Amino acid sequence: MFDRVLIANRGEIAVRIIRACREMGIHSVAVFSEADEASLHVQMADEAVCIGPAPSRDSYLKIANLISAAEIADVDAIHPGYGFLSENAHFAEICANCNIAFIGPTPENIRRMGDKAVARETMRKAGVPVTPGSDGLVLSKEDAVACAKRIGYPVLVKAAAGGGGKGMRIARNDVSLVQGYMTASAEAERAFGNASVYIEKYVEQARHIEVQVLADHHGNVVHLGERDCSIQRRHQKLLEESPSPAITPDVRRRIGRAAVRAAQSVGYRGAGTVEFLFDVGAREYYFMEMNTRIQVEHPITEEVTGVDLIKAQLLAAAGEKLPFTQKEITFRGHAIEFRVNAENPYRNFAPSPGRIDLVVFPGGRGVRVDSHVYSGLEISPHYDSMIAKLIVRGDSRADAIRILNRALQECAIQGVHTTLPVGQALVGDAHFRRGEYTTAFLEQFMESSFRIQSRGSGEA
Ligand code: MV4
Repeated sequence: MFDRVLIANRGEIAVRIIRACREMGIHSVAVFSEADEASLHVQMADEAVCIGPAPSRDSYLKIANLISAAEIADVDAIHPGYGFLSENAHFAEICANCNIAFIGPTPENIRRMGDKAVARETMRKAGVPVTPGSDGLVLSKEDAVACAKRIGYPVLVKAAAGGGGKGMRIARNDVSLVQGYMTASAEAERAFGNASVYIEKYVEQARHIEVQVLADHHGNVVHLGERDCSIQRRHQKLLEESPSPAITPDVRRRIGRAAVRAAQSVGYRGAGTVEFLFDVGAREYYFMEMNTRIQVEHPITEEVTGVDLIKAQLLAAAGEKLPFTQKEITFRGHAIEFRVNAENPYRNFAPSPGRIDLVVFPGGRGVRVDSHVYSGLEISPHYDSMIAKLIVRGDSRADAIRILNRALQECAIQGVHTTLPVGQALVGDAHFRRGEYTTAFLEQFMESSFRIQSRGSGEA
């Protein structure tokens, strides 16, 4: 096992990784920007190195600074967390060239999944269901129209270098398709320096269901069940739960096997997540993309399986065999994660940076809080607005909702606006309580129920 690990990240995920290192007897090295000197991850690590000024591109994204810090601290491995350089194949390669283990998949794994058109083609060949669509890239307007004629409208134009919803256009007829093809392509060129796009049949009523997988360096792959991440707004997730209330045991078995097949087909290593779109009407699932990193919402999988995913990542990266088989992975109860962001939900979720005057986190039965904040900490406008994850686990979904309701009530944050009021409204919503929601739900909920509920409450 590694003796010393550098955590190339900040915030709650840096804290989460430091905690795993401490439990495993690994010396942790934090890195921080000038804006993060007071952050909890700096205080919790065994050692900390400043890597530059506040803007991410000058610090957390600056490969030369991270590698210098790794050399100075003489680490054996780097954990990239999520975001920043976590899905950067070039960074993974540089780590390998410097004889530092990258705690994540191979550069080849990252590259193959980073190109969404290549990933789709790879999955189709591996027998993983994909939505009807183009065979590879769409190279012209005429090509796009011919493809739509074959699969039928509505269709979605997607950027090959995209993911997470960037560079997507819905088209319902030839005219809007030609327009969408041009704008998606131009947007992709500007955002990613790659104008390549492809086409998929657009699934209107869908849930976002993703499967956690884990692979060692010896060809063993397992899945750890699914997470339902449909409660999101503009591709920003707000609440996730496991298991999904939308699928039957039969679909659960099949989607789990499809995710394992997806990972096996590319010789995947480490922790990864296979994202599916679940067509609510047809009850069919389709591969969307694979995330080659640990995800924000990994704790709900940990809560229902009892598996420490960060520890598993470290063991896999060190070449250890998976300590369990698929049959030995069992699922217990129901877990929900709610993201507490420093944002103003009464002002369209505008970031609300500033000093946290007071924070009191919930506790008690079934409650876990993953966070890097404390009373008096200044939330910088330079980074992601997530300040805490409230994670609950109950014996059943109803039990988990009751615990979440209590935890949200106990949680007190003063000094910045937060998403907490949205959580409180959500746990009381009849559709949410019945588990009936698609990816369109939160947007509608904010415009109707949340707005009506908060009218006259004096909030602004
Ligand atoms: C889709 C889709 C409907 N049909 N693909 C959005 C982000 C990226 N991961 C894929 N996305 C979608 N792909 C087809 N063929 C709808 C979405 C989508 C979505 C997916 C998951 C969660 C939230 C979403 C919100 C809007 C659109």
